[in-house]
Amino acid sequence: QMGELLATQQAKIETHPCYSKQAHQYARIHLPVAPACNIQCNYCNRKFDCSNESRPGVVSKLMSPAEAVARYQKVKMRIPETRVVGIAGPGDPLANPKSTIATLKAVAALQHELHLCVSTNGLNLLDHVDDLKAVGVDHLTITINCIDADIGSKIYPWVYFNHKRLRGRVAAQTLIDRQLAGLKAAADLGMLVKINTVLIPGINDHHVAAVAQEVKRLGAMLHNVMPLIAEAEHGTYFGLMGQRSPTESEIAAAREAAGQSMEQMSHCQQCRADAVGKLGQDCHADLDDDGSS
Ligand code: CLF
Ligand code: SF4
Repeated sequence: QMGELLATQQAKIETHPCYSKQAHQYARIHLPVAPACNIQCNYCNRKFDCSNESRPGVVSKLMSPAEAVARYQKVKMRIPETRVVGIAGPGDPLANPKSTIATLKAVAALQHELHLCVSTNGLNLLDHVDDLKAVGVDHLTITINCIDADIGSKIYPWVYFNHKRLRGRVAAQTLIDRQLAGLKAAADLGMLVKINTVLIPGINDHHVAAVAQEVKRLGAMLHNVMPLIAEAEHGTYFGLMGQRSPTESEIAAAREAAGQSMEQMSHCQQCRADAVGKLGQDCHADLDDDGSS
């Protein structure tokens, strides 16, 4: 029983290009069905995609669930290696639970050999983790940048929770508590939970090892320390305040520190919310015959 379970988990890792570098022959598609967000990150500019996964400055075309499924089917014909359908923005998938779940359900109903994948800031995860599991999501990413509210208050100016806009330490603590509880619930349901941490020099760079330790304890299986992209022209608060991106050696040091407790991902492409194809070989342009995006 146990051996079978592990073999199934292993197969799910080995056929997902983000979870395994060796799975690079498989492709993923992101369906941009989630416009709203329920928190504000200082590295995000709302005119663009969620920067928890994507590089800032990218604008993805928003789709309805029906358009998104049609997009998937078209892409699957052109790129049969497509093995993962992910929802990663342009806002937070779980701040838009109706479109996210409807899209996942419709894709699942096609009964293709596929992984369903969701990337979230985690604020609403606890409320939706059972629905995600029921529809067949086994790959889940939560962006956790810190587990300390003093650090969090420098990253998140506000969090919208229970019909209230929270600020300061309370906002950060609420987000952190919900992220960690959501992580534990997802891991307990058997999901393969990956954690993204945006590395922000001077703010959370000394803290990634503590994050890694805590998420390991709660059941996460992979950690992706992603560099902050801080160029001022993206109009993010951090960019305007002169916050810089980490250097290559700072990224390596952070991954080394976090790597003491968590397996590290180092091949992330910081994909856009409507990414298509194999990692590092995106191919939107030739897919959009209609010339719309
Ligand atoms: Fe997409 Fe994210 Fe799923 Fe991958 S991307 S929702 S886990 S299918 Fe992958 Fe892209 Fe990095 Fe994300 S390379 S940004 S880690
Ligand atoms: Fe932006 Fe994503 Fe943060 Fe929401 S969770 S503010 S969309 S980076």
